[in-house]
Amino acid sequence: MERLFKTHYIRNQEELTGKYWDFVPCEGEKTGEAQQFMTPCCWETHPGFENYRGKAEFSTSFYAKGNIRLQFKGVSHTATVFLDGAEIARHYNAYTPFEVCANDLADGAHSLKVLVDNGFGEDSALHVPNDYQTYGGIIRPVYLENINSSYIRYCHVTTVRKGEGWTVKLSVCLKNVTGGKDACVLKIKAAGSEIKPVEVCLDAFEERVVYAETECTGVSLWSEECPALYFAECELEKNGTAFDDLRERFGFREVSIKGRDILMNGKKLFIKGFCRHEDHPMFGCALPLEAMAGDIELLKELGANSVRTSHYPNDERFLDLCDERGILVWEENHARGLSEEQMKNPNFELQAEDCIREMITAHFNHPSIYIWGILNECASDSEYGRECYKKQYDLIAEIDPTRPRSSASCKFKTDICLDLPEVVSYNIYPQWYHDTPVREYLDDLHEWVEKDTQGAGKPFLITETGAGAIYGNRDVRHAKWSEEYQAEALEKQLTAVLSSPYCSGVYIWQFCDVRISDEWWYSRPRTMNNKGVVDEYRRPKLSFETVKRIFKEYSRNTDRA
Ligand code: ADA
Repeated sequence: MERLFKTHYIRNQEELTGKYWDFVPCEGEKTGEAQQFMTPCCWETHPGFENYRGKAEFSTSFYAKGNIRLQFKGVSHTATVFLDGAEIARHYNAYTPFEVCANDLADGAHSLKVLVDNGFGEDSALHVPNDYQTYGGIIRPVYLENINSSYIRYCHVTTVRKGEGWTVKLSVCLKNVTGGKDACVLKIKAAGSEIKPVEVCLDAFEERVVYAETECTGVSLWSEECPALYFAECELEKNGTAFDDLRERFGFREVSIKGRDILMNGKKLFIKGFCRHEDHPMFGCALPLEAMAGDIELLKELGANSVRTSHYPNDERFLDLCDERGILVWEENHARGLSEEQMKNPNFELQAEDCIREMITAHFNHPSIYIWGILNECASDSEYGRECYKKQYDLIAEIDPTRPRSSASCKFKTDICLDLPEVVSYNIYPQWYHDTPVREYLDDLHEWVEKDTQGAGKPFLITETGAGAIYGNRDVRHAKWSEEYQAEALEKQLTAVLSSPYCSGVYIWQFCDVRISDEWWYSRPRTMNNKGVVDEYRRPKLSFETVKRIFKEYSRNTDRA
C-alpha cells in the first residue's frame, strides 16, 4: 500500500516495485552485465556493488492503456525516465517524490527504464561526499496509475481553531492531462463534513488549485498522547459518475509560538528527540516499512517523543507511522554542512528550492510535522549564506505559513541568521569535540543569543548533541569511542539541556550508527558515524538505558501555557 491508509477507491493504482527489475551497470568491470534486483533497493546492498558510484539502468515493463501517471517516491539521486524508449522525465534528489503523466498509451505492454545516477560532481549541489552515504537505486516505491482526463494531484488540509470548533481549509490541486477543455465537479468531504460540490472547467493541460472550507465541531485533537486522525476525501465527477479520487489524512492541531515556547493546541512542546538517518546495513536507505516500524518501537522504548529527519525529507510511510504513534517530527530539506563555496554551486539554489517545494507539497498534511528545518550547519555566518537562508525561509512561509521554521546551526557566536526563523536551534558537542562543561557552554551561547542577536526571546532548541561509541567497545579507562564514555557524555549533555530553563528540548545525535561517504574516513572509525545509541543493526549500546532513564525523568512542561 502506498501509505498506511487507502488513498484511492476509484483511481486504479498498481505498485511497479515490490518485484525484480532488470539492473544494468553503465560503468566499471560489470558494464552491460544484466542482473535482477528486487526493488525498492540500494545497489550497495548487492554483492559486487557495495562501493558502486555512477550510473546504472533499472528497467521493467507494465500493461496499460490510455492516460497514465507514474509516481516515483524516491530515486537516488538523479533519475532519467524513459517510457517505451522515449525520455519523459528527469529528477534530481533522492529524497523527494516526483511524478510524470503520459497520454494515449496503446493497449498492451510498455517498457519503463530509469537511468539512475548517484555520482558526485558539479551537477549535484546537495548530494556531496558527506557524513552519511548517498546510496544508488530506486530507493522508494514506484506507482502506476490510470488517469481519465483530469486528476486530483494533491489535497492540502489546514485546521484552524474557531471558538469551540474548527475551520478546515482545503486546497485541492486538479490537473487536466488532455489537450481539450474538461468540465467536472469536485466533491469534498473532510472529517465527515460534506462541502458543497464545486463545478470546475479546466483548460487543456491546466493545473488549478480549488479552495474550499468547512466547519467541524466535536472532533478529537491530534496530540502525542492521543494522535487522533481524520480523512479528507475528494472525488471528481462527470455526468454523475465519479472518475477520480484522493483520500488524505490529517489531524486537528495548530502549532504556534508564544514567547520562548513552541505550542501545539496551546500546550508547550518539550522535545526529547533523536536525529535519524534512513540507513540500515541490509537495506541502505531503502528501509522497508517493517524496519521503519522497528525503529519507531525503539524510539518509543527510549522515551523519545520526537524525530528530526536529518538531513532530508523522509519516506512518507515513516511520517505516517509518526502520525499514528504521536511522534513529533522536525522535517528538513536536504543539506548538510555545505560551505559558502558549495552553496555557490550554480545548481544549489534551484535544487534546494525544488527540494523544499516537493517536501512541503508531499508532506503538508502530516500532523506530526510541527516545524520545517533548512540547511543544517551551512554557511549561516556569511552574507552570501544569509541570502540563501532568507530565500529558503521566505519560500517556506509562502508555501506553508502554518508551521514555524528553523535551522540547526553550528556557527556558535558567528551566526548572522538568527533573526530569520521563529525558532533558534544549535548543534552542540561539548564533551565530545571539546571538553567545556556542558551547562557552561550552553549558558554562554544562550546568553549571547539573548544579548547580541535578534534571536533573543525566541524558543531555543538543541538540535544535536552526542558522542561516539563503537558497539562492544567496553573500556575500564572510559576512553573516547567506548560505550562507557558515550553513556557518560550523554548523561551530562542531556541533563544540562533538559534542566535549563530556556531550552524547548533536545535531539540526540543520533539514533543509529550510519554508513558515511568513504571520503570522510579520517575522522570516522569503520567509515561509519558511530554516535548512534544503537548500532547499525539496532543493537543497544550502554547509553540506551542512560537515555531511557533521563528521558523518563524529564517529563515536565506539559501544562497548558
Ligand atoms: C554535525 C552534523 C551531523 C554529524 C555530526 C557529527 O553536527 O549535523 O550530520 O556530522 O555533526 O557526528 O559530528
